[in-house]
Amino acid sequence: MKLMARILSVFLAIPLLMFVFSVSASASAVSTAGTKTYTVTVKTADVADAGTNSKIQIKLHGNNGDAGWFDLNGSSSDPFERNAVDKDIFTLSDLGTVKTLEIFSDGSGNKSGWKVEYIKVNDGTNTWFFYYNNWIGENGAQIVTFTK
Ligand SMILES: [Ca+2]
Repeated sequence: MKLMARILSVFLAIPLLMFVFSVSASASAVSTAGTKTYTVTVKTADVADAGTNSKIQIKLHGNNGDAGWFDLNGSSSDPFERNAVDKDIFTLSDLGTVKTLEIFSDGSGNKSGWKVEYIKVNDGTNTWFFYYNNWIGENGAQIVTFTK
C-alpha cells in the first residue's frame, strides 16, 4: 500500500508541476505583450535663448489611457540647448494612438524659458508629430498641452 501511495503521489505531482509552469509562462507572456517602447524626440528651436536647464517632464495621452509623469533627460549632460535634438526612451503599457502630450517645466535656472520646435513620439510602429514652436517655463513653472 505504501508503494502504491508513492506512485500515486508522483502521478499527481507531474500534472501539478506542468500546471504551475504553464501558468508562470503565460503570466510572463502577458506582461511583455502589453508594453511598448516609446521614443520621444524633442527639437529645441534655433533662436537666441531657446535652450533651458529647467527640470522637464512629460505625460503621454493615448486612446487606451495615459502614462504618468516621466522625467525628460535628453541625450547629453546638457540637454535641451539651442538647435539640439534630444531623445528619451520609455517602456510603457500600450497607450494606443497618442492623441496629446503634456510638458512640464519647473521654471528653474537662468533664462528658464525653453522654445520647443516640435516633439515626436514613436511607439516602434507609428510616429506622432507635435509641432509647437513656442515657449515653455519663461515665467516659472508651467504645464503646456501639445495637440496635433
Ligand atoms: Ca540644458
